[in-house]
Amino acid sequence: MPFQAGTWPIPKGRVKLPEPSTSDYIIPNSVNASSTLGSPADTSTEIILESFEQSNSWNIYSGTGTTITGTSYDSTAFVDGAYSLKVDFSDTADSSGYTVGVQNTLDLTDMSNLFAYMKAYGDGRIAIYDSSGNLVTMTNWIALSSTSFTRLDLDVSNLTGTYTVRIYVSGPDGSSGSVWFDKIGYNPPLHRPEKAIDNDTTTTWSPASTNPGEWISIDLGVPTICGGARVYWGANVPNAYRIQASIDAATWQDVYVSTTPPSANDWTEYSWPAVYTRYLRIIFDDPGTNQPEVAEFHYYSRIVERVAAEHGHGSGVERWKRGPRARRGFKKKREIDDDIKKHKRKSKVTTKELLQLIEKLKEYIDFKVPD
Ligand SMILES: [Ca+2]
Repeated sequence: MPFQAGTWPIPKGRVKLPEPSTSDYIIPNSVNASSTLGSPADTSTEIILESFEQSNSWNIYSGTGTTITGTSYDSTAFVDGAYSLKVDFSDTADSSGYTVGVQNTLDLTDMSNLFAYMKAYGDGRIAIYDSSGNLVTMTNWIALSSTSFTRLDLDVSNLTGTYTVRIYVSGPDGSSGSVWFDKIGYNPPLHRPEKAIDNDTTTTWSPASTNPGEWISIDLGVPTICGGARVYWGANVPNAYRIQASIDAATWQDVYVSTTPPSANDWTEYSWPAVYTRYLRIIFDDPGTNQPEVAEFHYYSRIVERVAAEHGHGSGVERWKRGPRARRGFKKKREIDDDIKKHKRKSKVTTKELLQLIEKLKEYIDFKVPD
């Protein structure tokens, strides 16, 4: 009897998977989480102006981005602590029509966004150029305030590789002749869910909070017979957590419950009576003092077991326990086969005989599925 998608749960012991070896664990292709530490809304991971400033790349550009050499500017007038910079071009003969800003070459891989705070007259932009100098993407036109800092954001989550990043304001006011830059940076999504399936134990996912109920889930792609998982925990581990399975990512069933912390910075292997599932998730009942770190989250399944579950005999997989019950099951199956043979030889089969056969068959099917 094949497994049907959506049937749940699979009776305990119905499919017994062999003990997995390390190479049997599968890295899922898709992952999701309740929240992520260091998401773009969290500015705690910002880099600061200093990183740009170090390359000494404060410049005044023409409107087309060409650096104008010999133009007077002041790149040393830091204000507001260490994070702001005033670019003063009041002694520039004609400041109108110029673009003033900062540029740097950055590897945008693994960055979610770039942002800058600016205070100036004019239109501020963050622009990304490829190695040939072609514009790749930029923020929409934003009017800046000359009295308070305006934040500009640019999504760079789809860009991998090295690009020229230019943060600038165009058409500065000639009378004031200054632009203030503050907190130019990016939010590296260091703990995004994908970090739990990148096969790198040094990169981790963490939830945004230490509230109970935060979770990370993996998608096995298709409903799969799954009998275990292997998790590499980072430095922060939960006090209590569960591993759950689901066919539809809506209704979850516990497959493993733990009320003790796993080992930090190490693999922990989990096993349970195999279930038919598409999703697995770890949910924190007691996350502990700090956000737990899941460095890797892999699952255990083997295609042969899936085939066996779907196609039954001939797969070489033990589908139910050996012992007296199983022997009685085989005996019952032989009886049924004999009855069918017997009936085939007869020209007519009575309703009573047919019902008897169905009863035997039902009994056998019930028998096949141990508790
Ligand atoms: Ca990782």
